[in-house]
Amino acid sequence: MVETDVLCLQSESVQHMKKEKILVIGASGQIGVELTLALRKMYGGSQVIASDLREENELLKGTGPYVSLDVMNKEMLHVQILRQNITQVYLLAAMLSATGEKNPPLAWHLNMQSLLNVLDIAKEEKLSKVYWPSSIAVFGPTSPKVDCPQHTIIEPTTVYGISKYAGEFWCNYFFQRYGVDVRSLRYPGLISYKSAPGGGTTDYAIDIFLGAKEKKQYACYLKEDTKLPMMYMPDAIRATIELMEAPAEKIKVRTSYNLSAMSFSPSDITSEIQKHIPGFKSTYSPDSRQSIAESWPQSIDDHEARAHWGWNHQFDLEKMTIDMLANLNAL
Ligand code: NAD
Ligand code: AKB
Repeated sequence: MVETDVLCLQSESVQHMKKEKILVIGASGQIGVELTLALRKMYGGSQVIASDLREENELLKGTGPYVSLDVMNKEMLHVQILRQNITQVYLLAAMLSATGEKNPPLAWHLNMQSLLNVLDIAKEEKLSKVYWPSSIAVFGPTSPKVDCPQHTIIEPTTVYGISKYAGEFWCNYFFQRYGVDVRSLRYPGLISYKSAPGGGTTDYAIDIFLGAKEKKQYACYLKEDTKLPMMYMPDAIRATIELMEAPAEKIKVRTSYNLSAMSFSPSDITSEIQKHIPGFKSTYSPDSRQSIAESWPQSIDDHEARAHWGWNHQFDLEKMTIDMLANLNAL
């Protein structure tokens, strides 16, 4: 291909990106803040509408439009989508595993109805794409513990996991039956420093850094040897955008893709932090989150994501720990 063809293609793709108008629902949450900022960098601030039930996150202020929105109010959601000429929706509103167990009916209602509202409107208004995250929480005690495959026994034991698994099949159904281009990733536990986590079982992997920095100690609610799949937020944001930017024919899993980067236990991450903060100590007193963690796999096989649309993680435990500590120290 000659250079002018490449330039033409690049400019066509920039034009195409400019035409997209994106609504991020749950934009003030742990993933929402960073995803909204990343999308605004790509598409331009005014093309990405941030929305949430709670107030606009400080980091989003001045970077683009914000609307207060309850995704459970389908009529208002529909009005916003039409009023703002939305072409793509990223749905991040949900109740996570630990919080979900405190109020199962509410978790089920929010996690399912929000998705059905978005899929229905996407079908009716012929939106170009929808993104909805699933989780490693779809797996249960009968799934393989190590290198858990994409297609395997899936018998979740939390209301959160059940809602994610059901949601995956609704995504597949809307794609197969109505052609809605909805894409999804089964995120592992996500580690980040910009916005606080929202009530998951894997949140300890963020809190431990704050404990190390502030008090040189951390009381962990999981047992020291409980290994879980984890990922650093920059990898998760990149995976999300790469999945959404991939040509439709490369997306061969229309439920949700396994996605993996690293796996560690509380004692592994404690040792890694001790390399930078000598004298840091963790203590362990497991609570109800222990049984949730034990029901999930320790590691994930994500070769289909790697083969189909080129997924490749950049952060392992060592690199993530260095970056987390540097950024927390700079705050
Ligand atoms: P979060 O709890 O930090 O953010 C969710 C946001 O949704 C919050 O800001 C909340 O105010 C908003 N919200 C709740 N109810 C709403 C409603 N009715 N209308 C509009 N907004 C509403 O969650 P997160 O960690 O950012 O997770 C986002 C998505 O990613 C969820 O679907 C979650 O299941 C999934 N996920 C997260 C992780 C993780 O480790 N963070 C891992 C796997 C999957
Ligand atoms: C949680 O712990 O609930 C989330 C997840 C893995 O889905 N972080």
